[in-house]
Amino acid sequence: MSDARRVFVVIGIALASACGSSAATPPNPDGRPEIAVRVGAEGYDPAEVTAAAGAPVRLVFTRTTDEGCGQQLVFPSLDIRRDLPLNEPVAVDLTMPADGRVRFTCGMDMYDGALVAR
Ligand SMILES: [Cu+2]
Repeated sequence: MSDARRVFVVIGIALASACGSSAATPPNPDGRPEIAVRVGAEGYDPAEVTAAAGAPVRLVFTRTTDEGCGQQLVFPSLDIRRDLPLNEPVAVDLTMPADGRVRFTCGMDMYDGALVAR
């Protein structure tokens, strides 16, 4: 692929995610902090995010590859399960438990991610 063509592909992906953002992400009227998490072939980036204890927070997951197994997102302790379409941000609203740590993983419990109280 030539450099010029590569640039167009990158812009196309950026535009596609921007459009997906308005479609897949519900409004955020209470202004909860949003934390972006990329889902790649090796897992979550960042793999650990922090939020204030007891505070509402929104995690926005975007899966950017068909490699690996990030197609499903699971918060085992909260009984939350979401599909992650390629390059479409998916918002998960939750309240950070005061005692500290909410784990998230893929549909087969192989990836490791966590929301940690600070
Ligand atoms: Cu998996």
